[in-house]
Amino acid sequence: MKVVGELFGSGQMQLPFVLQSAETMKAAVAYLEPFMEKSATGETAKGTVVIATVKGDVHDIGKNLVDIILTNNGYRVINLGIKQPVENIIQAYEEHQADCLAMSGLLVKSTAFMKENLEVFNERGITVPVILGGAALTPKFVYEDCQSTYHGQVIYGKDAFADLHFMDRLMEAKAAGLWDDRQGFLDDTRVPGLEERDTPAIAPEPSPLPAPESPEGVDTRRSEAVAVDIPRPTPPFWGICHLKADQIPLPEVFAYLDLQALIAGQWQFRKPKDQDRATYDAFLAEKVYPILETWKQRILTENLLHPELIYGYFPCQSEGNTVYIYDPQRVGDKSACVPERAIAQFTFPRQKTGRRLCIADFFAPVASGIIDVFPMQAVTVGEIATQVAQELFAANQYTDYLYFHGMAVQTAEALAEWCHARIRRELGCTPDPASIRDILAQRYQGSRYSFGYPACPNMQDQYTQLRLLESDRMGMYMDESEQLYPEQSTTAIICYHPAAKYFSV
Ligand code: B12
Repeated sequence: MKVVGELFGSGQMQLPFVLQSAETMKAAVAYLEPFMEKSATGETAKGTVVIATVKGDVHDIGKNLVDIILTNNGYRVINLGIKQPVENIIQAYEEHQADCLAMSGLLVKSTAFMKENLEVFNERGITVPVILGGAALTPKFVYEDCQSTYHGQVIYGKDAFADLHFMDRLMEAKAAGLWDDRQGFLDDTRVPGLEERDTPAIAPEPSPLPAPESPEGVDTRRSEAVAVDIPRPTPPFWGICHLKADQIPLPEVFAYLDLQALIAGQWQFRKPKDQDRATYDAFLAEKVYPILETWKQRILTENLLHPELIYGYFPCQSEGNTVYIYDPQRVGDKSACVPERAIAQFTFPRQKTGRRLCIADFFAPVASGIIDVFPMQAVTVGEIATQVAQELFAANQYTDYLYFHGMAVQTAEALAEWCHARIRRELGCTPDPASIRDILAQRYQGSRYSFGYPACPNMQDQYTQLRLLESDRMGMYMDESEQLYPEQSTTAIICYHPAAKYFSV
């Protein structure tokens, strides 16, 4: 596993093969363990790590990969699971006398919880090293903001091996008396594979949560870049439409899979730096596409994903940065289609400079007298996605766990793309380009925006969205920490306006 780790670190081995080795390792150790010598304390582990995904965050694949790598390199890992309050982490730390704590989180707000947790660790006198990992973090945030908070040492967990490199070095240094919780390594050796503390931030800073603005300071003037005078479509119906699994042909949905995101992002079959494109493509054709086909078949024949969705068309008008949603049952009734009688409203941020884009501008203004259409959608591949993934992880089938989790996640995305394509057709948008690559690059009319992304960052609006779509019909809801249930679900608002493309605010 050490050699495997080095090969992975240098980009010569892909993650799924690392997991295959880990599976073999696990099986071999299980067989050999009864014959292995135990230490005086009866412990065979090299050290103990408590790992958790922080409060309000459900993402666990990154954390579980860390668990797999550490466990199979001889460490005892106490994996607490997702949405863990700080008290649970502290309790596990005390109970298991952990050498190190590790926290994971993908949401922007998770970064704030991590910092809060560090403060609580200080209050409780905990000083063991804490590794922080997850997409919303940057080395700069960890080594500046978090380090200035915590009395012990923090480490940026770039990938699943960052933990291992650190732990190996930590346990060695501890044994040699060369570690101090407050000062770190006393011999000043650099830890291979870890982000160095002087590394400049490689990823953008976590996008700050929307700052509340004073009403008088808000710019509500329409953008000149978004035409008002465009044809406004009439939807085939007003209100919602609920499609169940038997109305959603999965092979059609699979056609919308973003293979780059699946293969390089989720499965992490990445092109090694020194490999040429042709060799990598040959590798994909020979090794990876057959895996993809196998999984598509397994999902279909074993019924491993349950796609379901609700989409709908709501009458609307915009004013300033707000879109007013009217009652879809009363579209012909002029007295019902006025801002004062709106059944819901969404207010979006506006870019401060440049084109000053704001989602509200894509819809007909109140002053135009036109009743426009505001399409929305909520899609899921079902709670079964989480169940199957958990079963595979618990059964130590690591490679299948990675493959299935990736398929589930990206099928949820593909379903969103499939539903959006249906809405474009129903609204009579310009025909889609033929290639899926062009579709995924948004070379179609309009755009799909999800709450939590820069153009519409307010996650609270998703409560309103789910209420309008009556998402409880398919058992979808947002929990107390603003996470969608089932986990592999995604929502969107659809703008048909030709000027609508992704933008950040
Ligand atoms: C795939 C994905 C989805 C999937 C699956 C989500 C899931 N349940 O896993 C789907 C399509 C369902 C989805 C939905 C949504 N998503 Co999403 N999603 C992503 C995406 C693109 C990739 C996440 C991923 O799987 N990465 C692969 C894994 C392996 O990587 P990882 O977890 O980061 O772990 C690695 C490292 O970070 C590290 N690591 C991680 N933890 C630790 C810990 C330690 C100790 C160490 C050492 C290392 C380490 O090692 C790992 C292996 O290398 C991210 C963007 C991103 N780049 O991360 C957005 C992202 C997480 N999503 C986002 C959003 C907004 C949403 C939605 C709210 C959108 C919506 N309105 O519908 C929903 C919410 C879903 C829900 N259930 O609540 C935002 C969250 C931002 C925010 N506002 O906080 C992100 C960050 C995108 C963005 N805005 O840039 N999403």
